[in-house]
Amino acid sequence: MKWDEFFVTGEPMIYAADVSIILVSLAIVIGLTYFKKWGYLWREWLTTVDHKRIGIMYIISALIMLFRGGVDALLMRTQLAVPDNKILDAQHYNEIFTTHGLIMILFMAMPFVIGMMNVVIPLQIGARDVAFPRLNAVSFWMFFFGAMLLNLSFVIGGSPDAGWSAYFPLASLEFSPTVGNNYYSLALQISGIGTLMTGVNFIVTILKMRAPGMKLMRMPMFTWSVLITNVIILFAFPVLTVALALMMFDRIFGSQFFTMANGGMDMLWANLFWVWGHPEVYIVILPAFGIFSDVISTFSKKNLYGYKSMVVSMVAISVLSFLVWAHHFYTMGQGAMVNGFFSITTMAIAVPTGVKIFNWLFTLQKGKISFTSPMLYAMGFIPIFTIGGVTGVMLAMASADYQYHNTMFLVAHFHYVLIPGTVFGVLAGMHYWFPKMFGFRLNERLAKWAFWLIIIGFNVAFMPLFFLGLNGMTRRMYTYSASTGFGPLNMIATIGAFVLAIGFVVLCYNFFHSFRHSPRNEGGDPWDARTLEWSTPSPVPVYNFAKLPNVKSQDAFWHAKKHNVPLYEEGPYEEIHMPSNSGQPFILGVIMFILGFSLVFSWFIPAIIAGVGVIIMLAVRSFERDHGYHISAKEIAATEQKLRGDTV
Ligand code: HEM
Ligand SMILES: [Cu+2]
Repeated sequence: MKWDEFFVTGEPMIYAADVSIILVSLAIVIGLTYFKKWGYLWREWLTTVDHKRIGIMYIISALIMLFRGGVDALLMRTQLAVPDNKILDAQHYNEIFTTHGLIMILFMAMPFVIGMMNVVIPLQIGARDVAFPRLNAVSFWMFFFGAMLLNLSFVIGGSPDAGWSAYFPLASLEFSPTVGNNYYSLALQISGIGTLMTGVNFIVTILKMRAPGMKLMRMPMFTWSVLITNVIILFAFPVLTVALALMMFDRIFGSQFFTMANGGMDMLWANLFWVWGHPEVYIVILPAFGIFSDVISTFSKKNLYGYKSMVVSMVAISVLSFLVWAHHFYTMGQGAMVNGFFSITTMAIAVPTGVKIFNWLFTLQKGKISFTSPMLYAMGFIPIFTIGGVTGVMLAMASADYQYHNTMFLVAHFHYVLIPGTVFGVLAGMHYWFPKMFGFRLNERLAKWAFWLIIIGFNVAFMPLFFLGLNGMTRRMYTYSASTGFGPLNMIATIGAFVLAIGFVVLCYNFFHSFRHSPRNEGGDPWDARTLEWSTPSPVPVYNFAKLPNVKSQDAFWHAKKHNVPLYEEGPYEEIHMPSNSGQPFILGVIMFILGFSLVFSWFIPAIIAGVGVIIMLAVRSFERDHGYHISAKEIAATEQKLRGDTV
């Protein structure tokens, strides 16, 4: 490898990125040194094992990745705004839709959802942390360094360019000779291992660490959705792990699993990818369903309608999600019988999803609705997601799909599902739980401005794509000629995308505005909410619950408030055992990053050294004697006095 191939060159955009990366890094280093914050950063954040802080780091990373994926999106939309546009060439467009898709799904939606789980789940089930706090930190750093690795491809070596689904033979060494798809296989592998560990961690947490009295059927709906999601993770991610390992062998060691020659089979990749890939979309959507359920019930001041059917339909969705993967390639020739089967299973998913939609509507019915910002996202979600779902049923018909396949109709469909389903979900969750995380609310006026810009921008950006697709505009095409007549609708879509982007700018500005102006001391329960997390002070002390709550019904906190029964038993505090912070997860992340980066360039010596480093880290952890520390009863009493004395 020559140096001029190592750094990506030749594009003004790349140089601009180089310069901005250097400037931002310098600014961070200088800022941290000037304000003497290195120690604080290391002690309080980089080594933390506290689920709340890990959750916040996930959410911040997700917001940064939303920015990166969003810039990609705006570039694509700018390119497509007018016919025969030459801002991006074909290769560049390929790279951008690939990184956009990858980053949005794996490094924005996933960490956002996992961040919400981290912040909320232990609080919602009345636990002091997740089951394995140290492992949780490992998960985070694996995700983080995986994301960094993928982003590095932009300036070093070149981005992947075979779509987020990396179909073979397109993604093979023969047709994609840059290191871009090596980055794909390694970055996803590293962050995927982190996700798998999250799956184990949260299943154990929810099954084993619930407060006394919280039976399964008393769990809040968000907790249910997270439990089911993590079961999906546990079954889906190993498939991705295997697929990516084989891909790495093919590209780096010359094996022939997915090639067209020597007995390889390109369709094997498509199957493995979607056996993971379809459940993946439910992994990012089910937790949002949970968030909407909690939000809608809180802001309608009603119990969630159809609690049991909500749970049953999520279980049904999770099972069905593993039985539909071939709907992604009806046109690749697996025959009418197979297509028929997958067509039916796919349509069947509409049934439990429909049940949920009606349950939300019935919860709203005759409710005392307050239109807060989380509630607005929930209300926006219902109709838009329904459009996404209905067009999904259209795509599910195998014979009709020969017309829709790989057109902008599909692009419109999955954005109509993913943006309300996932993005609105996490935004609702972020506005809702923001006071729990930081002790103050986001400004409602700005939040509503952002909401309206986002929802209007979204529809203007994506509605035209349905029609463009039906008229025959294919996806993943970098340009089109004026004679197609696609120009005007594309221009409208681009304008919509920019309105949407302005909405996100307002949303982010709101953080700064609220940090400076929002009232503090609003108490632990600013929304008059229903579930346990709201019974703690905001922000929540490290140990979460000074005493574990006694759960006697669904929506235990609401029950306690309405019937004036105590949630916590009388009596003195007892000391609390806490896990100590550790730098090991971070260091392991760095080593995995070096391992991945070396393999991308087939530098085997550094790769082997890093591999040994990983084993050493595992050994160090195994032989370590760390018993954590204790917070004394006196200290707890003082903290509670301070937090509750003047707030509650
Ligand atoms: C924020 C506004 C967004 C805009 C304007 C936007 C726009 C686009 C465009 C123009 C394409 C490429 C169409 C083509 O030529 O094939 C695309 C592809 C894609 N987008 Fe988005 N998008 C946005 C947000 C998102 C989000 C939030 C997600 C996921 C959570 C997402 C996931 C994807 C995926 C998976 C692809 C397919 C990539 C591929 O073909 O490999 N997008 N988007
Ligand atoms: Cu699918």
